[in-house]
Amino acid sequence: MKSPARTTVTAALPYANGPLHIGHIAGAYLPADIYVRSLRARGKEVLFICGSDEHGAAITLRALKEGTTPQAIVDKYHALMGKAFVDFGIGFDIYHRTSSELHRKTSQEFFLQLNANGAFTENTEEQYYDTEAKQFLADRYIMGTCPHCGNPDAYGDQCEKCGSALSPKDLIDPRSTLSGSKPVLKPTKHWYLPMERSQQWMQEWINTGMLDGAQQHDPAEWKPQVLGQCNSWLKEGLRPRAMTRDLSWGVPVPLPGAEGKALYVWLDAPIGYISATKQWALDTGGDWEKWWKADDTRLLHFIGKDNIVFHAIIFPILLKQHGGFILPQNVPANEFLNLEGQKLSTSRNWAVWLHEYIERWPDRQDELRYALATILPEFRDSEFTWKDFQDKNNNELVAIIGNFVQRVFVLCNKYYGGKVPEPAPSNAAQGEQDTVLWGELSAIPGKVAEDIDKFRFRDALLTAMNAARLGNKYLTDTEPWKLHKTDPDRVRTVLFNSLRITAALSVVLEPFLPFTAQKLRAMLGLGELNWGDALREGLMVPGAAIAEAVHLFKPISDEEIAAEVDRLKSNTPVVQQPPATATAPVITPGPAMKANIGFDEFTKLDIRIGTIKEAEKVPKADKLLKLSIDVGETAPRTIVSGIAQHFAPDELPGKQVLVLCNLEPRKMRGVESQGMVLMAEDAEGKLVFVQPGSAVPPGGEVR
Ligand code: B3M
Ligand code: ZN
Repeated sequence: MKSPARTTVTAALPYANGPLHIGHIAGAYLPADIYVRSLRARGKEVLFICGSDEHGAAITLRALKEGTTPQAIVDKYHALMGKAFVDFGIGFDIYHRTSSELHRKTSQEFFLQLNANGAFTENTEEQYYDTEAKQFLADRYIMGTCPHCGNPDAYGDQCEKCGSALSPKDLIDPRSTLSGSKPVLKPTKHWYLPMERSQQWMQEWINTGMLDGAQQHDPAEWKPQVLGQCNSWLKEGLRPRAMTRDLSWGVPVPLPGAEGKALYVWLDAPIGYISATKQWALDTGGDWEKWWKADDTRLLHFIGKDNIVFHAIIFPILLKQHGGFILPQNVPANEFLNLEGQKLSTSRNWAVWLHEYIERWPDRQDELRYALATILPEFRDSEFTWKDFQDKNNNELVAIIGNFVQRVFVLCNKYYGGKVPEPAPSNAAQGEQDTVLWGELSAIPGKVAEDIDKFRFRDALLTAMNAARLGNKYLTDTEPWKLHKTDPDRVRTVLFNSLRITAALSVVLEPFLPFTAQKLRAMLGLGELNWGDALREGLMVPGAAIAEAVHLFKPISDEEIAAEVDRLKSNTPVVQQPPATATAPVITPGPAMKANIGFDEFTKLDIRIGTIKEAEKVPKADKLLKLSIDVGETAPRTIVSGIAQHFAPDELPGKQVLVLCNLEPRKMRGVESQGMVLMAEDAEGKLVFVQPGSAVPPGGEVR
């Protein structure tokens, strides 16, 4: 294996069908960014590529739901996601998009080359067709029951419950996602990738790293769960997979006789990494080819676990069939992040959205990066809770880093007027104390880099934090504030050393906390630093000016955290969902929520507090009571209500109820009902009053 001259890092192209949440960040973008930052700091050549995935059913179905066009959807979310990445310091060299002209051209050329190389077979097969929507149904356009686990809402390409890869014909009782109708079978022609032809070399390449007689990667560096997923696919036997679809939204198949057909989104999306690199080259005058073709380039795909086979099996087959491209050396996929005991879910709004976070916690990007970096789902699913976010902030960022830096800057400003002190020669005991300190500190940058290289970002961060812990311990052990009068020489040395530790922190924490690292360097009066500068002698110059002490981090209160939890819970309709972990609270399911309505529609409802004056049975109707209710008008209204089996007439007068006053009057059993009484059901199904917390004059509006 050649030692790499450069590294191409890609992060999964997020679908431009919704905003980004913390699950996306913890899955692919934060680990990739930490990795890239650490390579850059070590002076390595690296290119960091990403962009929006703007094709596929994810987009068109969203457009349908929002009543707009796919183009409007991708424009909106491409901008929103691009901004969120910038806000959180995810430092791509380019954030491109697959709806671009350059991408269309690049993926069409790629397809034509595959076709010319005989990589496809053309097959006409019966596929499901929606006669109402007049569309063939593949992937997410078709749903049905999973044959493996019985999940009634499995998609045509995958069951999200059990993770099985599916094809539409596997589904039991298929239905169209577009119209809900039962689809019919109809013949259509497509270009298939006969993946079974690659079974042999793929098996060998994944498990030994050998390809065409050369060692391409070291499988021991691959995460066990990535190898595991690949091998379970390989064990099932690779099968032909259609690379085209009957769709109008997508990259058109560039062949005669293929009108109305588009490239399969999982063909065009990974080519998006290449077209993004081309765009970067055009923008910067760089050379795109060496990042994809030179055999001393190391290619890495950072993704979430649901994307593993596409990056570790299908895309490598495509790259190899095309020819001229290197294959990925690793696919460091992460598992999933859960939130407060449940799976993150866009549709149920169970998420912490980045664009909302930044509004509520401006300038607290590193706080979120930090909390997420400590719980990255590197080898198994993990969980974000607001309480943990608070703890990490208060007990680690504030108490460890913030406290150390604060003490150092306060003392340097107080004793030396904001200048770097000149260290003095030490006696034997002091020298020994400092030697121990440097011994421990000097191991840290190497250890952090080593863990990052192994994609063990949580461990790396723990080690980097040890530099701040050592700094605190050094101050506690030496107590410079007590020695200032008696041993000013020692104090100068201790604080000089402490400034050096602060500089080292700004280096080893930079991949995780880039905004804080920037602040630290500014406070120290330093410019850009490399990894090798962390503990470099001569970095801190005695007499040079440093800044005033500032609090790098602010404590987060219980109230602030409770507000976030309430917000999350109030946003989210309660629907049946199994708890994500055994310890998670059990959610009692209510009926499914109705579709959203606009505020205008809501304001049309006239709901008031009414006081029941009289109640009597309606003859020959065992469910109905005739009520006379005061809703603040000159005379009480008559309302007929189906509550007779729940309340005796004589228990009602004097009770306050919610009344929908502007419901069209209607006659029941010959009596005109002028509105409707609103009630709730208890756990046994008995009707109960919904009453104001304290008495309200009749006619009070409910808004
Ligand atoms: N857009 C899937 C996803 O967002 C897909 C990744 C493409 S990477 C080439 O999960
Ligand atoms: Zn299933």
